[in-house]
Amino acid sequence: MSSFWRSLLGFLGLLKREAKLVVIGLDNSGKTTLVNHLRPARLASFEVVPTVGLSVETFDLGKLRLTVVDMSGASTYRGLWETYYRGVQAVIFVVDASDKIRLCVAKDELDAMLAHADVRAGAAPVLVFANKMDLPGAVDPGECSLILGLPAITDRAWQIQASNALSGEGVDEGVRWLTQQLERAQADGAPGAAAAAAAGGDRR
Ligand SMILES: Nc1nc2c(ncn2[C@@H]2O[C@H](COP(=O)(O)OP(=O)(O)O)[C@@H](O)[C@H]2O)c(=O)[nH]1
Ligand SMILES: [Mg+2]
Repeated sequence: MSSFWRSLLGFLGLLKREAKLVVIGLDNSGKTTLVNHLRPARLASFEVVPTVGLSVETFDLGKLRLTVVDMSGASTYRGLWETYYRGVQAVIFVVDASDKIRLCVAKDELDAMLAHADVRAGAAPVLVFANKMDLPGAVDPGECSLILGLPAITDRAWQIQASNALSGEGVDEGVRWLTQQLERAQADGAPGAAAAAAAGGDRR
């Protein structure tokens, strides 16, 4: 499409803004279930099976056209995550809040992601889902945030959101925050710029 038509459609609000989003976190945290919830109903699947490697798909969410990379969290595949960091505009990090022991492993993976040169090069906002909140013993988002060291993140916007990916509770709320960050950054012309300006998170 020529830049003229792109500008015109953009001006009329008819052009979807594209954004690349990676969904990462340890295996079994609920990433694929979460992505399934975000998909338009016609694309949603009844059965969520463990992800082998990764799956990449594109779908529209509001004014955004999202390329969503759902990465396997199994340790064999974690090395693959970084191959998708380049140009990423938003990160969804999912933790199983009912698995307190593995929250420390999740923190190590989160830190490694944030320290990666391709992630540091941008200011992609990070949305953490404290998932499986319905399970007994689930750690509340405030405590999750401390275990994960989120308050130490000062170079980008972050948010922690309690969720139940099975029922969808909390999912839309978290994603609304993320899409607002993306829309603001894209309106400023520099992906992540607004997010950096608004660095600092909220707990829900
Ligand atoms: N109770 C409960 N189970 C969940 C939730 N989210 C996902 N699950 C279950 O956790 C398992 C792993 O989910 P999956 O999406 O495959 O995790 P992934 O490995 O991170 O992609 C599946 O049996 C899901 O049904 C949740 O919020 N609450
Ligand atoms: Mg999966």
